[in-house]
Amino acid sequence: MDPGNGSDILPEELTASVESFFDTAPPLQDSSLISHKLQAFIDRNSKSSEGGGPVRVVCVTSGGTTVPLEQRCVRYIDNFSSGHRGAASTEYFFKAGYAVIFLHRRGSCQPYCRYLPEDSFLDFFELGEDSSIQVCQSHSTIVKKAIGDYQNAVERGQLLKLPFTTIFEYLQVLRMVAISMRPLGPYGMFYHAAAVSDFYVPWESMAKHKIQSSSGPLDMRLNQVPKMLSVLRKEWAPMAFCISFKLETDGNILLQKADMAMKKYHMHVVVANLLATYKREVIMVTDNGSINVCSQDEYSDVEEEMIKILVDRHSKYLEQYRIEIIGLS
Ligand code: PAZ
Repeated sequence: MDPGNGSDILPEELTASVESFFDTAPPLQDSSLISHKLQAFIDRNSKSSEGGGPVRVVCVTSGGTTVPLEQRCVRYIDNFSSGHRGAASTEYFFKAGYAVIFLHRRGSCQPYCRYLPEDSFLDFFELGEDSSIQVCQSHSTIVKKAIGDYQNAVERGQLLKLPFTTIFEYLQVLRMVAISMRPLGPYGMFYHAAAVSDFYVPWESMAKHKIQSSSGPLDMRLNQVPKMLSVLRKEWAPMAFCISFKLETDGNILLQKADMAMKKYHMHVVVANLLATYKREVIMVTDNGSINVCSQDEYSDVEEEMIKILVDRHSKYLEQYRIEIIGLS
């Protein structure tokens, strides 16, 4: 397993498109608040863990990015991602002792609340005879467990939630997270479960106001979103352990695409999944073979086994890194 980022530098063309993306993106609101939260989180979690070693920190990206079509946005392109995978994975990373930066789409599934059925918040409570609010008996175990687990994560200062909606926000926050995690070196991990738009309308060529239907059929040119995984690996956080996801609808090209992503972006693991089966089956592609992971039944999470495998791989990566450092000194 490659402990470094590969020595090659970014192609000039990619550097130019990355610079142009960030230079022309609308400014990120609350950027100083985000930066302050990140700094405090990294400072807190770069100290030693109870077991003596440094805390491992994972950035879990989750949910889909939108592509606005108008600056005063009425319409946007979106995708199907619910954020369930990211939310479930966060819970298992937390259980394995990781501090988690949960970079998620606003309104998507959240850790410890993903079992709540849709629109059912009010179903969990009832009014007592004295009008006090009580948790319904039938739901009390699940609600108590969710509250307990969530509070534990927050009280230990090991869960930082950062929201995004658009592709512009997502990539700007991801860059901030990655650069803040750089000092963690190989103890940092990126788990890119978000469904990130491949195409976007550059801000300066976007209609300012609502596009009018009276102008007839709409022709619109979308630019390609620069491949930020390369930049993350080579520049923002080169020593971090990196996992990306590849979703396809055609099983015939899935593994080939996952393999290409491994090589092109120097990923440590690529998780390949098909739209038809992604909730219960994934293939984890590594540099020494593929591992099929399936959930046992409808009550178990495929993420539980995936995270076990990743934690183990991350430990081996850290071990190899230590050997290289000792070997160098
Ligand atoms: O968010 P969700 O649980 O509904 O879906 C998860 C997923 C399918 C978006 C994720 O497993 C994934 O494959 N993300 C990467 C998608 C891609 O850009 O290829």
